[in-house]
Amino acid sequence: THLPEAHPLRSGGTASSPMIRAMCGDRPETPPVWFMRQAGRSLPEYREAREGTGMLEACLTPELAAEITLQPVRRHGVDAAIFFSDIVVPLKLAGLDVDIVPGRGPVMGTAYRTAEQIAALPEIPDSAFDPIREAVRLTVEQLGGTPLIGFAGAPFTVAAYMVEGGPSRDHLLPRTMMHRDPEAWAALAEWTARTAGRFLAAQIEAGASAVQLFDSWAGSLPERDYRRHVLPYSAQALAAVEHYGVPRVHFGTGTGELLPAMKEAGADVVGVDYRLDLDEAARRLGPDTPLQGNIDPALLDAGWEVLREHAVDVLSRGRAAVSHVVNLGHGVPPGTDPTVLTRLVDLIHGREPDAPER
Ligand code: 1CP
Repeated sequence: THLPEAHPLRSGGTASSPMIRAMCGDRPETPPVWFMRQAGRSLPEYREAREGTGMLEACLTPELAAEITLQPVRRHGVDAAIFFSDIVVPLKLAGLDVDIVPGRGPVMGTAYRTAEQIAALPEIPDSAFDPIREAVRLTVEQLGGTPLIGFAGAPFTVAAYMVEGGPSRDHLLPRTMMHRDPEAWAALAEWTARTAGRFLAAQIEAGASAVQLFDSWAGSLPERDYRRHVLPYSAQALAAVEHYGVPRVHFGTGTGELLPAMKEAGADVVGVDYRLDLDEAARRLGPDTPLQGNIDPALLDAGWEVLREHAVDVLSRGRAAVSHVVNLGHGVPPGTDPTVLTRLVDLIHGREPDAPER
């Protein structure tokens, strides 16, 4: 292995945690669960910790990022922490003009639309990743045998923000660019792939026991464009960390038609959004692929009985795959009652009185 000797996966006991075992194709007695966006606005302790600090500033303040990462683990007893950061943090480290605007998301001072702009994108100096490494070190020190999941935005999703200049619904501009100016697109996708690979490597070397590549907006692409203009770059980002041997999760939304291609990109675990049942995902991917997902976030606020029945159904459909990492089918909505998330973890762990029999 290329992991440092003191890495939690080698000497810290995370290798035998239910989360890592499930990501590696095993079925531990208790199904492991974590929630995308488990850190964040659903937690009053998060809102308090963030008071007066901008989002990107919080991401680059190691003590604060570590504290926010740990909050949902303490509160909910989830089986993994997800590193508190954002997919645009590497753009900030590259010195680009980017901000995260409350209620809106990442906004760029300049949109990247020409070959000249893309050719001038800078290399990120290695030392720029130091606050990330420090935050990860502080986090894993306190997590003990609970694994930390690191992450990066996939080339298409990050490039979509760079080309649009901010959040968009249909991602038309990057989808047009890959056809109108395929060379400029390839250069941009290559830059974001290299950046994602380095962001993942920094988190792994500092102590992350698994990583997730978020291609949240890949579902806006037809499969032919995905395979030709996106997959090679996502594969590049995933290949950049293959030698560490940590499980790599690949997730996107609206990706029912893309799941086999997303696996081919080099994923060890495929994340499924809430639109596609897990047994159908297992059929499309073959039963040997570990799956992650896919409780519908909309049902978190639909009443406990409705949510419980849905969660039990998700667990049962997840049995079609070799192993199952329980998660939502996308992020926790900001208005979610956190006590519902805790109760859901208890249900999945078999601590609820009406937990399903295993
Ligand atoms: O002020 C705030 O609290 C801002 C809200 C917020 C938070 C808490 C943003 C802005 N990002 C984050 C943290 C974050 N982002 C995490 C770590 C926390 C956790 O998961 O517990 C992660 C993994 C992300 C990743 C991320 N950022 C994605 C991929 C995941 C997904 O939800 O699909 C995406 C698309 C982003 C961009 C982004 N950052 C923030 C927002 C509101 C958005 C989405 C904007 C849009 O709709 O385009």
